[in-house]
Amino acid sequence: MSYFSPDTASTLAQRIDVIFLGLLALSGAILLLVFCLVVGFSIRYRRGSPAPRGPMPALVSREFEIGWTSATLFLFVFLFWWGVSIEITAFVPPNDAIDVQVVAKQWMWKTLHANGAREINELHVPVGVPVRLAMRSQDVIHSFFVPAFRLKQDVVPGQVHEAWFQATKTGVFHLLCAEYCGTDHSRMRGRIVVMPPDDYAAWLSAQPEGDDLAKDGAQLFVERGCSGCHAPSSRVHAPSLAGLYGRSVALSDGRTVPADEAYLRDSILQPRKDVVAGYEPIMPSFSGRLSEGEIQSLVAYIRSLAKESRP
Ligand code: HEC
Ligand SMILES: [Cu+2]
Repeated sequence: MSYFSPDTASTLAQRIDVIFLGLLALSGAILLLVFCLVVGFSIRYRRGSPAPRGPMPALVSREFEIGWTSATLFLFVFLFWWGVSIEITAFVPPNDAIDVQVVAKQWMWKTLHANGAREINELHVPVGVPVRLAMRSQDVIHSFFVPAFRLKQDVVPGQVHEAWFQATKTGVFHLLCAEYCGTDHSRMRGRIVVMPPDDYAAWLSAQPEGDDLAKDGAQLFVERGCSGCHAPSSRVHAPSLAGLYGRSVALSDGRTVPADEAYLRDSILQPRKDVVAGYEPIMPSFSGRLSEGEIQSLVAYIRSLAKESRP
């Protein structure tokens, strides 16, 4: 495949290649059929040829016409479903995925591993293991693009975007920004280094002892006054955050939403957007009072509480 397209290096890339080649073969076959008919008919019915030019043969009946139209309709519906089926599953990461935080800014990609290891314009990952990316932008819209993984996800400021991949071979692959984001857009490039799991473990443990995200978050949780309301001992009526991440939350307006990264982030920045059922909307907004990094740490801390059971 490498002459015509980048490496095929992820599970998603394999599935997309099958669809791409399938569509290419189908279109090629139809093109060839039409072309042959055009050439065949032009020769057969050229001016002066003795070919019969009477009424249509009885073969082309109404039933034939209907059958042929519905067959093509079903074909197109199938093609639609085939293409969409990938889109649907492509964005739901498996539960056992390892987590990587990605921050895009003019003009670099910063990546952050769960143990606190940080990288710039680089991402080391193990082969054969699903990797979940939680992506944010600090300034303008960027787009995380890894051609060899057939993975492209826009990163819009103010939102958390999830994507995931599972690399199928070791090697070094291009990471590009696919959304024009200013002067040095074309230099906003990086590399994804896919390693055997043992090498990856060795690499990860050799990284400078990064400050554990969730540990930072725990400290911020106290410093920024969150614990004043959310700690179990608090007198304020606020929900406990233990066991929150990954559950679904009933809201006061009757909706039920999953407590994912985006929900946690919104709860901190726009607490009035989703008010938990049974609570007063007294939580102040922390929008503009926390840096992107601090929000990340707080969210990591709340996620780390997921395993604790809710009192
Ligand atoms: C003045 C008290 C108060 C402070 C300070 C406060 N919160 Fe809250 N928080 C609440 C209340 C009350 C709710 C429930 C009502 C709502 O959803 O707005 C809540 C809801 C939440 C939720 C959603 C909980 C759920 O069960 O879905 C999260 C997450 C959260 N807060 C995180 C934080 C973080 C992080 C901080 C510190 C940066 C913080 N809160 C500071 C009172 C507070
Ligand atoms: Cu960019």
